[in-house]
Amino acid sequence: DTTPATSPPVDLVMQRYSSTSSDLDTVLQRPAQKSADIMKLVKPIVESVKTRGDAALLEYTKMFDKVELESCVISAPFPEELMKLDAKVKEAIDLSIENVRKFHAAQLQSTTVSVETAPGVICSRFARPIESVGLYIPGGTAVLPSTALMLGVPAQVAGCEEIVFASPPRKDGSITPEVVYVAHKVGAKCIVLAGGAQAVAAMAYGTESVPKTNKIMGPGNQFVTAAKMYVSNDTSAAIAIDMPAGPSEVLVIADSTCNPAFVAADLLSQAEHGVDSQVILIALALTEEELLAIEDEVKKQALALPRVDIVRGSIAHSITLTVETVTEAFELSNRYAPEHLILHIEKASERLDLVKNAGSVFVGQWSPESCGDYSSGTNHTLPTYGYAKMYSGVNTGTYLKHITSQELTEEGLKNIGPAVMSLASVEGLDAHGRAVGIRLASLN
Ligand code: HSO
Ligand code: ZN
Repeated sequence: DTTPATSPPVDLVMQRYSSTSSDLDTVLQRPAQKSADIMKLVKPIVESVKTRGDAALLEYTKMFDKVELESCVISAPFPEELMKLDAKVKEAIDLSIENVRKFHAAQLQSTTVSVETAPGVICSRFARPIESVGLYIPGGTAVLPSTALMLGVPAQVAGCEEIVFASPPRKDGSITPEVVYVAHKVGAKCIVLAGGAQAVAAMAYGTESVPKTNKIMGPGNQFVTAAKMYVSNDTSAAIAIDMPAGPSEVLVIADSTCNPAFVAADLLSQAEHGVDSQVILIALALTEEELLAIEDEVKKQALALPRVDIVRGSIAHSITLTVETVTEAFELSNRYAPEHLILHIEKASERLDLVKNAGSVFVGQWSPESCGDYSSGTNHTLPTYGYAKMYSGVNTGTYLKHITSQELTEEGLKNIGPAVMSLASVEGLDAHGRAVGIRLASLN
């Protein structure tokens, strides 16, 4: 049977629980975020960028990123020397951009609808790009040019007129050349050399040198998330955000047909993101021997990773849930609503119907999450923290608004006019009724 939940954590071994465990709700809970405390720190930062613009932005960059900059923005066309890349890396970025572009361009096809709801009443919907978007590319323990392309390519595909990047500068005041190259490829107007709440504030309100944008997308730490929430609540900013973000997560469902080494590799690719990463393995009708094979692989592969200390941190609060049936496995997965769901199970593609809540699904043993993180075409900016229950990941629609329109003929007005007049009278809004009545009278 499974180890009781109270046993002390063993190095690089995920705690085991059974699906019948009484504290399953607690086990599946994400760690609480101290949002109120963080908001207290973020508010003065946002407010001072709002009121003092560039000067405040430069001060915070000096304070938090330890860089004294003369200007907080680099503008397109970006100088060649800022995007000197290894040829292989450039090729990899180009291939990834192409695939992400193909998948996101295909999403434009279903944006227009036109329906004759009653004879002579035509209702349509069409999409228009959000004019100016602010894309946040996190710095931190890993440089993430992939996030730049996941946010930038759909913006370009959607047709956004102004694409603004923001990313914290490195110690020498520069931006990773890969990020500059992506900014160039997607036609970004400028890169704001700032991170954290101050970067979000700059793109929300605009400063002397940072354009005010209409929507801010992209992942970030708790300060970035809190700042996005703060500005989206400030009507004077008039800004939208993509979604709230928490630490990255994966849930893997594995049955006895799985390759334990592949399963372990997938778990670790998530675990290495940060000590706060969430990693869950659902062991579906595995024997003790089969589960041990996965655990051994996790340990063995982890010890060979340069980021083993980060992995150690995340594995310490990661869990294995043992279940007996496919139904149970998906019930638990849907309850958790993972950002990434990987299916290492028999006939994986036939099980997609059972997925109710997940950011993105990786189907079968040849589909590692890493492919979606970088190069296959799907977006890696996905809902975390259980938000997969009600949010989609970043997609082309994230950069569009849908506008509706209608055109009625005389016949159309005759068909629905009486209903409009009746409802207007119920609501006591006579002018509404008259706008129809005056026309119908003119027709007689
Ligand atoms: N797995 C991360 C994305 C990422 N992985 C970027 C590598 N680079 C969140 O979906
Ligand atoms: Zn990743």
